[in-house]
Amino acid sequence: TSLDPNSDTKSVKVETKWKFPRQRIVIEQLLGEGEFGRVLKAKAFNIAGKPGYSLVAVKTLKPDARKQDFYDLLSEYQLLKQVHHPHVIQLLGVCTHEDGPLYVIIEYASQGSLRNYLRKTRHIMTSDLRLLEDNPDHRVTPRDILSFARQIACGMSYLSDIKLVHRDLAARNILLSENRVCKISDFGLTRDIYEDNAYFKKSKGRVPVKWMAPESLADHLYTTKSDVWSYGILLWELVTLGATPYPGVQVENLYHLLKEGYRMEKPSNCATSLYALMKKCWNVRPDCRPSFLEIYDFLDNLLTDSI
Ligand code: ACK
Repeated sequence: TSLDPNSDTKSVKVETKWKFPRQRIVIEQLLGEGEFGRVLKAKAFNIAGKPGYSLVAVKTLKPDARKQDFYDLLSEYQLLKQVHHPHVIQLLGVCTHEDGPLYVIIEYASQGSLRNYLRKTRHIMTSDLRLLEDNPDHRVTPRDILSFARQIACGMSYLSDIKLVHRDLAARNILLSENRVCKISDFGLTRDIYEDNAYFKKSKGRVPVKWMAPESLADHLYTTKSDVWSYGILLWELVTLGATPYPGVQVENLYHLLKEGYRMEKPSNCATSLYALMKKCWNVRPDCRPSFLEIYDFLDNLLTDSI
């Protein structure tokens, strides 16, 4: 079924305060494309109380998107409008489907996804020292890694306080703004594939198996504690500068390995204390995993001690 904006949309209403006039948006370029969604770079005039033009990101659908994708994008709006935190991506406005394609306008993060950022620095740091000299900002030190981890724990602690379960916490879903501030994004049920191998195709959509807690894999159980498991995987991604978790492991085999107690080993450059934190996040018992506040405090102490 293809998307028909005139069909049953009665249950979805965009509040006036979030509506943004389409003629004040100028689309500049495509930032990324998934199976059904697109992220565009644009400038918006007088948006969210800011005079003049601001750079923004626009989430929209491809013309052949399904009706379900349309509802998913609207549900992302419904989640985003409730959140306001320095480490969570901010909703700025919506152009409704009444006069054109649905646009969900969010804050622009100039450095893109954390995963791509880390992978880029990896290249710069290992193979081309001249590039590094040209881009001194592109260096990622162990301290930067800890700082990213702490910022994400801070945002997740807020989301858990307001009882919002992310369900897809991973480096590809963290955005970096101009001064390398981490912004949690892509939460809720909305999920599109921008990375080909991260999501395992199942009858009910796509599942990011390598980030999922055993109880999510077995019983579709998603809680803040399953987010904590994913956060442990995200820590591993940070330390390895954006490697894909469980290298060499087929997703089909992962659940059984985890049930047998198998966990990823300590990356060679990883501090013992940080690896211990990952292992705590990967406790088979959800209630034995730390809270995001505990994680934040732990990282905050590490950062303060290492000044
Ligand atoms: O690493 P990237 O350039 O950063 O590639 C992905 C791509 O779109 C698909 O998700 C980029 N992207 C997503 N949201 C934003 C945003 N709010 N600001 C800037 N780039 C974004 C992301």
